[in-house]
Parts: sequence; structure tokens; C-alpha cells
Amino acid sequence: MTKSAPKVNYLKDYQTPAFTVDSVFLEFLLQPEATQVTNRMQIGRLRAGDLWLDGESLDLLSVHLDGEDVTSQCRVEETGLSLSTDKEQFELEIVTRINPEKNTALEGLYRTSGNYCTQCEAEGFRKITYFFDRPDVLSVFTTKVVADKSQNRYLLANGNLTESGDLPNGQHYAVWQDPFKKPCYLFALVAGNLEKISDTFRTQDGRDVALEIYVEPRNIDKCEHAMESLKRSMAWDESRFGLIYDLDIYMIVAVDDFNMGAMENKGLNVFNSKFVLAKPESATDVDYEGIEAVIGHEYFHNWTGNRVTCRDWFQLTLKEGLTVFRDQEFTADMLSPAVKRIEDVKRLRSNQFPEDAGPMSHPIQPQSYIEMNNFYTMTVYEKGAEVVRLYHTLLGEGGFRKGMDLYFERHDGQAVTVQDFRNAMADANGVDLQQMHNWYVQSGTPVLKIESEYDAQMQTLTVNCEQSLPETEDFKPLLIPIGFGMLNSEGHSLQLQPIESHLQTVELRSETNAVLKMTKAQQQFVFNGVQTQPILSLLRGFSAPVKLSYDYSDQELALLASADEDSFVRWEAMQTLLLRTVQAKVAALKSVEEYAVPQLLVDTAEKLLLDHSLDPALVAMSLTLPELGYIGEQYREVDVDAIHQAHNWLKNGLAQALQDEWRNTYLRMQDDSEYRYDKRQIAERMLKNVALAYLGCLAQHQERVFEQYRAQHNMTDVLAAMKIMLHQGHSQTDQALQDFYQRWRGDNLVIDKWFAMQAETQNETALEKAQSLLSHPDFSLTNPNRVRSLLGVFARLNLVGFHRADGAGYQMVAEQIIKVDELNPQIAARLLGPFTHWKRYDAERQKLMRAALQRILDRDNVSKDVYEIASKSLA
Ligand code: 0A1
Ligand code: ZN
Repeated sequence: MTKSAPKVNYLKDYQTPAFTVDSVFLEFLLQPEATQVTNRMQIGRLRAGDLWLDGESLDLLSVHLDGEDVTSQCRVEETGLSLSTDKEQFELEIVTRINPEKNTALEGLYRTSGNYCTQCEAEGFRKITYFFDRPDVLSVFTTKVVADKSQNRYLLANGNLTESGDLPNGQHYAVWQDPFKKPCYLFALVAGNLEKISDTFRTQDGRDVALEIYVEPRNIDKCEHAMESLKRSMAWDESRFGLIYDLDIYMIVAVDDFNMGAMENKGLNVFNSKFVLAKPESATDVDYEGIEAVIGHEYFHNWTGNRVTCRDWFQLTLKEGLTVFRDQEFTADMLSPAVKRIEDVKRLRSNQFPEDAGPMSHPIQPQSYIEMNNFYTMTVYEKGAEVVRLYHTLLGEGGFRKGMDLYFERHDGQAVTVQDFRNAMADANGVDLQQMHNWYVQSGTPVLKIESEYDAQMQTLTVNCEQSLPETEDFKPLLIPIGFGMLNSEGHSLQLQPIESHLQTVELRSETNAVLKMTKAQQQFVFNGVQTQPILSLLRGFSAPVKLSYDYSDQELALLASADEDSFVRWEAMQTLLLRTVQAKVAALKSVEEYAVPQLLVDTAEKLLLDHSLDPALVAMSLTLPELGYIGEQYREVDVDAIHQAHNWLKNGLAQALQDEWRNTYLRMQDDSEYRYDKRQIAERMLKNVALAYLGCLAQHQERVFEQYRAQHNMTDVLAAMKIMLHQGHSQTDQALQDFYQRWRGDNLVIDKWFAMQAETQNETALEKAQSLLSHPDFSLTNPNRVRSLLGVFARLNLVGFHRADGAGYQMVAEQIIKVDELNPQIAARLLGPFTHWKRYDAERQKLMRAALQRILDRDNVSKDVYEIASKSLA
């Protein structure tokens, strides 16, 4: 908490550590309000100078240097402790006291549902004890946990259990040893009355690893999918990357109060329960997929993050971009690569692109930060993963694997930089990847402008490409692989023949599929033997995180949507047609022009619905209207009401025009068999529920929606039906909402959905609804999931309610952010997101949004987290 402007940290100021901590012994005497932590470190000197240890909100009890009491010689400041010594090698023992019960920021050691747990990334360890809280200080940790036995059946920490037993006064203890050196951000401790499910995994090299998932007793029936996901992750990392698990035990703990998704602490992952607990009645397909992905993500960190870690926090994308790429590939292999790719592109475009166009825009390797927690962003994670994917696209699966192997060979046990990763990729393949550096240091979404010229006489096609970064002077060209193909007017792929001099820059992946390697600001690619004017298929597979600008006609898009060999391009073409239609309607609403849904759009949609050879998931995604936020992105000034109106208009229009097809599709996709999490069932449910959403627009099909709710077949179908009822304002909505609440009260994750679906519903009373939910007995400002379900969803997705013209939406959210900031700054800072885009709205709304930001900022006790985001957005 601070009044004067807080300190800024710069990458350029990086200095290697002055000391090493070879080993550390920690002892925790757990008490809810007064936990005593003894920290005994074996320290070695690397450079001359005083000792500085990071520490925050700690009660210092004593300090001993090689057994001598030096407590009074320590200078204790708000952010740490310093001590003068010129010893080369010494033991330092520090005893502190902390209060886990009062810790509502959920960083360091805190309590959740009466249990103890920790969160140390990025800089939480300093709230547990004084330490070198930086990722390039790696130590061997031994942890002894002592606690009351009746309240804490399990005592867990990183590594292998080496000792345990009973103590007097109803206490017991456990000692855990982690043989692998690690930075303190990977430390974890958990204690409490949990229950576990156990399994084993036999590694490729024949070792049996014990797998354990710990949850609150009431959730013990919801762990199976997480356990299966873990085993699949372990097998996948062995087969795809040759990476084998290294300890004898792997533990996962699910907690209800967690700031993020999950945390990869060595051998003891702590998870937001949202990414562990599932059963068909209470979790959707999206939840199941999320669990598999996050379990995979944290598991994959064991190598990309833990065995090889980051030198400093500016390198965060080294572990996160790479691990997200790995979890994306894992999900793609488990389900459908085509579907997964589209899901990831949607996520990137609706979340990362806006971030990169707003005041918090930063490169995947940021150059400075005030509060590191603010940089766990879509940019560092998702754009970072796209950049890792570029290496994969450029080098191919085999080349990428060679690079990974060399990376581990060189850097196992080290704390390294993104440059080290790039060097491994380059050296393993004997190629120069220096230009990739430009992706790490420039922010903003690049624009790739393409024009083509067909010369009928010469039968050549020239593709002119130009890249730029809006608002970046002195822009350095990026290495951009462009997935490329050509179709004739019947939709058949054409053979690609690059001219002789372009054989280096056009890499043929098959006869009809190429990657154009763009390295210059402007570049030409020329093809021979093109007999008719072709239709271009561009950026296949979304081969780079750019905005493509190419002047397609509607007819070309319609053809691509049904005929291209690349599923991303097919999806994209259909989405562009839908987007154009909404945009045309928005324009028409502002004039007095009439505008009808174009027949070409209806025909193309119909064609997709009638082509039963297509993957239902791809049809479903193609025919889902672009999100309001994404549509808004296309405008310099967002007209919320017009976009909302045009969106509904198109949905109704398509519902009417294709009623029979929607009904037939709905019936064709119905399946009464038992719920399974598999590719086919997921795809069919997806298409069925898209069809139902269109049918829900039509009065004569209302009953069908309620019927699906009543059938209670599984949560995917129940939730889909409820959202349709809410969106359309069906007469049975209140009845269903009440029924849903009664059925699920007490199940936190399902009640989160109940809050979220109401917070998301856009109508004239949206704000009043959100306000009334704030005083619902189940609402809580201290539980991050609940805060996100109501306030996060409302501010981000309820454009109509949040952006109400009178500013009441802004006011409500601002008031709550102020309250949250006093409890949990990290969560408060994340809620600010929607306010930061104030420049995109009309003058009156801009004024109101800025006023709200100012009010949030102008408080004596504003946190650094909130200060950084609010001040940067107002600047
Ligand atoms: N490393 C985790 C994400 C994470 C980051 C910060 C946290 O608290 C501030 C918690 C988790 C991951 O990528 O999964
Ligand atoms: Zn991660």
C-alpha cells in the first residue's frame, strides 16, 4: 500500500545474485492466527556487499548468524531486511510470525475453507519468511510442518515425505525433502482435513509414481476426470517430448479460494477447484476441457518452468508461452486439432488483441513493471504461445523437438532467458533465428496487408505482402510465416509452383499447401502455372498472431467457407461473412435504410448444416455469431446498443430463414446415451446447442428449450438451455433459475455459474439484476471465483449493463473494485480491465469511465496492483 508513486522495476537493471542459498530448512508451527516460521539457510557469497533479504508483512522474532544472535543488528524495512557481514559462507536462521487467517490477498500462507495453503508465485514467498525472493536463486528445500492433528489430517510440502509422527498436545508433524534445486516461488505447503484419491503412473523408464489428488471431503466424488487427465498428461509428455516425471510422488490439491487457475509448485500443485472438480451433472464440456488443459499445463511446467526456470520475471513468457503452447498441443491431440486451434484463436482475438491495443499493451517480454502480478497477462501467456508456435511452424515438429532436446541438455537446473531458448532452437537446427527477437520486444498486433495480382497471359500470381505495427515508430520487421493455398472457382485446391527465385521463401508442405516466409516489411511471392484467377486461402492454421487485411469478395468468402482444405480458413471465412452482415446492419440502423440478411449468407450457412460429412463442432463454431466484444473491436468508437441490436437481428434472421434446418440439426444431434467426455459427444452437443440457441429465438420452439432444461441430462445441456432462456427472456426463466439454485446451493462451482449466467444477461434491467445479486447471501467479496462470476462477467461481457449511458454500471463496478482492493489487490486489479478501454467509447462515456478510474485511484490506501493499471490507463 502506498501513497507516493511506487517503484518501477526495469529489465535493463538486472543484476546477478550476490549470494547463493545452497540449502534451506523451513519449519512451520501452524496456527491459524500466529504461525511461526523458522528458516535456516546455508548461504554462500558471490559478490561483496551487505545482505538484503526480501520480506513483507512479517513479524520478525529473531535472527542468528552462525549461531550468534544478530537480531538487533538487522535493519528492517517495509520490503525487507538488511544485515552487514563479510562472511563468505554462513548459516542464517530467521524466525518470523505470520497470520494466515487474516491473509485475504491469498498470497503467501493463507487459509481457505479452514485449511492452510500457499501461493508464492510471483513474489509471495517474501510474505512467509525473509529470503532472496527472485527466481535465479535456486536451493534445495527441506520443510517440516507441525500442526494440530485433529484439524490437519494431512501435512504436505514439496518433494518426498521423509519422516512423520505424533507430538505431544495433539500435534503431529511431517518432513518433506525436495531433492531438486528450485526458486522459492515454487515452494508450497498445504495442511488440513482433506480427503484424497490415489493412483499410480508407471513411467517410460519403469518407475511407479504415486499420484494423489486432495480435496475437501464433500468433493471426493468429483476427482476422477482430473486423475485421468493427469495420467494422460504424463503419458503425452513422454511420447511427444521424451520428458519423464522425476519425483516419486505427484500431488494436486484443490482449493476454493485461489487467485488464478492453478500453480505448478514442485510435486505439489495447488489448483483452483474449478480446474479439478467435475462430474457430468455439474460440469460442462468446457469445464472438462479446461480441467484437462490446466492439469496438463501445470504438469508440463515440471520441465518447462521448474527443471528449467526463468532468470527474472521479465522472462515469464519463457515458461508460460512455452507451457501454454504445450498444453494447446496436448488438448489438440486429446480432442481435435482443428477445433482447438479455432478456440485458441478466438480467445486470443477477443482478449489479447484488445489488451495489446489498450494502455496496458506490452511486449511478451515486458521491459518494466510496478507489480509483477499484473503481468500474468493474455499477452505473456497466449501471444507468448503463438510466438513459440512460430518456431514450431518454421522448424517443423522434428526441428522443434531437436530444439527442445538441446534446451534441456544445456539448461537443466538453470534459470535462463528467452534468448537461451531461441539459441537452442537455432543451434539445434543450424539456422539463424535472430529476427525472432523482434517478436519479444515489440508490442501491438501486427497488421499483415496482402494484395494479389493475377496475370492471365503469363499465368502468374503475385502475392504482395506488407507488414506494419500501428503506433510503432521505428518498427522492426517480424518473421511471419503465412500459411497459403489457392483454389479455383469450383473450390478445388490448385497445385503451387513458386518461381525459381522464391524457392527459399516459399516452403511447400504439400502440393497444394505452402508456408510463405516473410522477413521483410514488404515482400513479394510469385507463383507460376496458374491457369485461372485463383481464390487465395491465407494465414492457414492462423499461422501468425496478426490481423490480416485482404480484400475478399463475399462470393470468395462463401467459397472458402465451404471448400478450403484448411479448417481455420473455412471457419474464418464464415465468421467474416457474419461479421460483415452485422456491420452492414449497424450502418443501416444509423440511416433509414432497409437491410435484409443476404441470401448468400443464408445459403452458405445452409450448405454447412446440410453437409453431414463435416465435423459438427466445426459447423457449430462457424455458425456461432462473433462475440459482441469482437464486433466492437472492429470500430474506432463502439456503439454498444447498435451492435447489440444488429447482433440480435442477425440471430433472429438466421433462425427464421433456416428454421427447418435448425430443427433437423437439433434432432439429429440428440443423444440420450450416458455422458462421456469424448470428441464425438462434445461436438454433437456443441452443434445441438447452437441449433437450440437459434430455435430459442422462435416462439414456437420455446418449449423445447425448457424441455432440455427439465431433462437435466448433463450440465452442458442444462446450462445451454438456461442461457437461451435468460437471453430470450422466456417465460419459464425465473422458474428455472430458482430450480437451479435449489438444486445446487452449497456447490460453489455450480453456484458460480448461476451468478455468471445472470450477470451476463443483457437487457434493460441488467444492472439492477447485478446489483441485487451483490446482496445475495451467497455472494462474497473474498472468494475470487465468486467475484469473477458476478463482477468480472458483468463488466466484461454485459456491454449493455456495464456501459449504461447514465454511468450507473461504471459506478457500481468501481465501488466494488474499491472494496475488493482492500481485501485482494490482485483480483481488484484484474477487474479494472474493462475500464482501461475507455478510449473506444463516446465522449460522455469516456468521461464517466475516466471519473470511475480516477475515483478508484485517488485513495490513500490504493494498492500497487490497482495503482499501476489505473494510472497507466489514465495517462
Ligand atoms: N504459474 C501459474 C500461474 C499463476 C501465477 C500467479 C499466481 O499467483 C499470483 C498463481 C498462479 C500457471 O501458469 O499456471
Ligand atoms: Zn503456467
